[in-house]
Amino acid sequence: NKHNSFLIWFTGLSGSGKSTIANLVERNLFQKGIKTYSLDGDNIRKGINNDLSFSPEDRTENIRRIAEVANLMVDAGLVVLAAFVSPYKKDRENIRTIVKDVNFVEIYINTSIEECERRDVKGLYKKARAGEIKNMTGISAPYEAPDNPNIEIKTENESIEDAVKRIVDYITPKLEL
Ligand code: GGZ
Repeated sequence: NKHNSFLIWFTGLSGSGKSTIANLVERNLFQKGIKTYSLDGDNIRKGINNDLSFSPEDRTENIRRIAEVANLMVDAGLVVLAAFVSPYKKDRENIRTIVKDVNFVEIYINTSIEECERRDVKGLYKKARAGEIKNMTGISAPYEAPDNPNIEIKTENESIEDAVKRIVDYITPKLEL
């Protein structure tokens, strides 16, 4: 039972490596001639969702709108890659009701808060510790890890190359090429 389009959803802490891995997966699929589109904080939170904060309610609305937009793209025949913290289990479950279950792949980028804070690529954790950022996921806001993701990547134990290959090998056989 193959499909042309999918929503590949990456969840994990800020700095866990979601975007890095999603971008490499996208490049790989592109090289296979697959039509893709990536959604992330840069094109969503600066655009359609620029009215939303990081409060629990606004995060829920953020994920809901992204799922609706992604659903349109999946209808249009694309493989959509979405990289969002998406910290609430119920919000991620709701994605499955918006986008048909068979078209949805959930990938948990499991990097410990200690490692994310050590990397602190954007300096957000430092700011959160200093109290300059409120509601920082992992510090002052919750992250509810998935119980049953389709794929789990532990970036502290697995190379990026292996992770990307594992994801591409999971998706390609499901695609009608
Ligand atoms: C978490 C925050 C916050 C707070 C700003 N908590 O590493 P980044 O920078 O690029 O990814 C994070 C991004 C999270 O936005 P999402 O739309 O993915 O979040 S959610 O799914 O929870 O709605 C981080 C930055 O925005 N950022 N403040 N307080 N991440």
